[in-house]
Parts: sequence; C-alpha cells; structure tokens
Amino acid sequence: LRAMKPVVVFVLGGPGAGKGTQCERIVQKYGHTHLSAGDLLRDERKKPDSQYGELIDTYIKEGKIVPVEITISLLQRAMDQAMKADAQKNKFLIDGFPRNEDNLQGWNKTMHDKADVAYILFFDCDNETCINRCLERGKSSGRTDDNRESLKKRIETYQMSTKPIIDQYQKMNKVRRIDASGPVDQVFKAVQDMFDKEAS
Ligand code: UP5
Ligand code: MG
Repeated sequence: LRAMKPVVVFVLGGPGAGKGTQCERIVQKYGHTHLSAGDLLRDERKKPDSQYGELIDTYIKEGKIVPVEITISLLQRAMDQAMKADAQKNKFLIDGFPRNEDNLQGWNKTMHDKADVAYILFFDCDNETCINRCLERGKSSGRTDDNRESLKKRIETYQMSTKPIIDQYQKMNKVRRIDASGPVDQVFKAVQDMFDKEAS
C-alpha cells in the first residue's frame, strides 16, 4: 500500500470558540488526527532545550502570532510522525492555523505539494461568549493567556489577522461555518450534519 497524501481541514474561530473541544469529538467519531498549533507551540515552549521557548512565551502572552517557520516545522514534524505511525490515516484537523497572511503563505510555500486542504471548518462565536469561556477556563487552566488583558489582544489579533484569512477562503467557497455559540452537544450536532453531508 502506498502512503496516502494528507488531506487537511483547517479549524478556525476565535479564542475559546471551541475548536479543541469539537476536534476531540470529531476524532472520536470520524478518526481524524488532531493537531492543535497552539498545543504544539505550548509543548515546544516547555522543552528545556528549545531555542524558541522564550519567544513563544512572549508571543502567546501578547496574543501575537508566532513566525510561521516555527509553527510549520512543528506541524510538519507532527504530521510526519502521524503518517509514519499509520500511513493510511491521512485525514488531519489542523486547529488554530493559519492565523494570518504570513501563516498562509508559509503553508503554501512549504506544504502545497505535500498535503491537500479540503476546507476551513469555521467555529463562529461572538466575542463576549469567547471571552467568558476563556475566563472561566482560566480559573484552572494555567494558560498564561486566559486573562482579560491577553484576551483583549487575542480577540484583536483574531479580528485583524485571522478573520481576513477566513474571508479569503470564503471567496473560494471553502468555508464550512458552524454556529459555535450554543452548548457543546448542539455545536457537535451541527458539525456531524456538516461532515455527513460532506462525505455523501
Ligand atoms: N467550551 C468549549 N465549547 C463550549 C461550548 N459549546 N459551550 C460552553 N463552553 C464551551 O474551549 C475553550 C473553553 O470553553 C474550554 O474551557 C471549553 O471547555 C469551553 P476550547 O475547545 O479550548 O476552545 P478553542 O477554540 O480551542 O480555544 P483556545 O483558547 O485554544 O483558542 P485560541 O485560538 O485562542 O488558542 P490556541 O491554542 O489556538 O493559540 C494560543 C496562542 O498560540 C495564540 O494566541 C498565538 O499566540 C499562538 N499561536 C500561534 O502563534 N500560531 C498558531 O498557529 C497557533 C497559535
Ligand atoms: Mg484550542
């Protein structure tokens, strides 16, 4: 059996929109491999020998977007590892990426012949709900960016840099929008309807 080319769904939406939560459910039901760019960056930051630890730290606290070379190298490594473990498991959810033009260009440059992007799964959620979810999580998450000051910047970055990327894909009819403001089960119901339609 030949190794299959990875097929990628980019999962986007504001901070706290529920990207990670819904990706976990999708993995259980549809068997994708879930790669969260934010989680990969946080893991990298924790490594004592990482040359990027401090940079990642600062960017995350400030809600700024890490230079794409770093993020892409982490994503590529994680994809390679997953494909090595199971070459037939080629469906990926890439969560929280691409967040800006730099990310998108970096992806296109490095990955255009290595993976196909199927569409953007867009979890659409109002800012207030997003902020409240992250503040609630902040009581126990230990995330350095789940506080009002960082959240203000994360929302700003999302509106200024990430929304235009979603709009760009929308013009190519490559956005699947899900209302993400309701309870988890309700959102996942909409996700399933979408996935089942997409597959048929
Ligand atoms: N929750 C989830 N769904 C809910 C629902 N329907 N109803 C009620 N509560 C719900 O959920 C957030 C919280 O809300 C949880 O407590 C959950 O239980 C609850 P989660 O599923 O974690 O939402 P998610 O959208 O994944 O939120 P997250 O905080 O992860 O979003 P961000 O996009 O802000 O964070 P990410 O980890 O992707 O990025 C963090 C930072 O890393 C960025 O700000 C940036 O500095 C950096 N970064 C880059 O530089 N480049 C990248 O490519 C990626 C990240
Ligand atoms: Mg997340």
